[in-house]
Amino acid sequence: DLSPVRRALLSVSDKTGLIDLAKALAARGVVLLSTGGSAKAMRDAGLDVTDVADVTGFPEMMDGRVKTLHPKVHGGLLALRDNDDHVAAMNDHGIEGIDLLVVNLYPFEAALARGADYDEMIENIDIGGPAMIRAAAKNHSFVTTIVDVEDYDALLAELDANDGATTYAFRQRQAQIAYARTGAYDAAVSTWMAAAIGETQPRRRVFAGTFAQELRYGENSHQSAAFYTDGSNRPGVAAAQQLQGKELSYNNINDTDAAFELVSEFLPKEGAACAIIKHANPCGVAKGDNLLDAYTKAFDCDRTSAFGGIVALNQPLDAVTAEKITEIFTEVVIAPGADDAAKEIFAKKKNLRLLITPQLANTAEAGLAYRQVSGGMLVQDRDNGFLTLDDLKVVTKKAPTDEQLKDLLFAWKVAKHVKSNAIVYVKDGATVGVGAGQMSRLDSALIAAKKAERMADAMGLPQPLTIGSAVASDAFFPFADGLLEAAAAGATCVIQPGGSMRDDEVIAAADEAGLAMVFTGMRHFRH
Ligand code: 93A
Repeated sequence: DLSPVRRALLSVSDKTGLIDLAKALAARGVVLLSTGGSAKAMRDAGLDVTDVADVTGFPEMMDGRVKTLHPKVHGGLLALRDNDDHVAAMNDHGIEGIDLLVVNLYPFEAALARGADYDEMIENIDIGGPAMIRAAAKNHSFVTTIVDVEDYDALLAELDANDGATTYAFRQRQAQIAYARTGAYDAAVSTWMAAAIGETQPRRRVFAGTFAQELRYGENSHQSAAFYTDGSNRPGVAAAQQLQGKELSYNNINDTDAAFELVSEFLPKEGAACAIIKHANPCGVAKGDNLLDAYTKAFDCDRTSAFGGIVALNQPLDAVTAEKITEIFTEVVIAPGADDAAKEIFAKKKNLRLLITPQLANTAEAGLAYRQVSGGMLVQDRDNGFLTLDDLKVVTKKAPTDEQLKDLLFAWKVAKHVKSNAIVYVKDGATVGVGAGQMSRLDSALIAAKKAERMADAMGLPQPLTIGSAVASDAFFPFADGLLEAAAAGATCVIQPGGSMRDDEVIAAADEAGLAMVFTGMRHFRH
């Protein structure tokens, strides 16, 4: 079970922690082999290192493309130490065993992130590194493979606990990590290549993720779960820093993502905005003169549902807004910053999670969205569609006023983030009724209006705020009934894609009800 580490090969692009590790290995009597840059770094630190070139009898050649691809290396990694034939082959060919491999690969992902050109990307594809990793990991019965700088300490602790050896369990775990690394590496190469050659949906596709955190459970307590990042660094829940509060749950992460993506539709320089999310749907979204105003208006859309909600803000959290938010139970607040006074107020609410992001997400940015189905995966472009006033086509006798147009576009942005069928009533830059996820558009219109009536009762308003509102529908009205329901609720203008067989009927009904209606020509289904 224990495998002693006597001879190690270290070949790393990321030299972080290399010297400390090499010194610690040398102090434990481990012989060090290494490649060009890594060997130089260790030698400069006063360590005794053998060049791989001296082991193979070949110099590093072809700009380093061939340095470790040699039987003296791969034989040393792959030989079964308890197999007579393998041992005989080692003796015949002067191959010495390599017990520990420490490799991190050419920084392909970093080159991608900085937008390196094609040739540079090609040069950043590591061949010898993955070959050694895969060989060493295959031979985990005897060989230890380390691919992450963060595992150096664990390696040293393992050696200390086992008198300079590693356990089988440790080698097995590191081998699993090693294959995930080479898999993710090739996934990055293949995904980059697909984009480089304009292949939007390649015949073969690979997905890879890096463990970010373990979650207590999944959607329900009998489901285990974890959070993985995809390396894209998109601002949002994955890249956020949690300043305080309980650990995020699976549902928290899902809802926080929905909240942040929605609030990111509203640029900070165009004013404060707030989105409150429950079960991945917004129960209130508003713009305001300031954050407090935006939060209050969003909250007033549906105070009942906002309880236990997720709040996303498009500007740094301030003290007055923080104070207001803490008046009710809130699960998570995510914002691009928070001032000290706001942090102090939140500090009193131990459970409330505060997530700080470096910036808002770019909602116009291209990207992919995945959904798992039984036996496969659905892949589509992220819905990054957006409208400007020029895209709108007035189809009714009445044209919307400038004020109405503002609310229509606001409602449209919100509807994009509501599960279909989505109906969103908006007044003065705030949602006043959201109908989500119904199987009929008519029901979404009805439910949203009903909720507005209930809020009017609760707040002692003379009439529901849907009176005189703008309404958005994420897809066309297949019949006039949904539109008429919105009119009955008091909507005076409508935004919808159009394109139904019965557009004529729907337009006629709108004219008869005295509505102004615009078509977008674009749909925002979200299931
Ligand atoms: O160009 S390679 O694909 N050919 C090789 O034979 C090879 N062996 C190790 N790249 C190769 N490596 C990589 O070199 C390692 O994976 C590591 O990332 C890097 C370390 O080089 P240096 O020690 O010269 O900095």
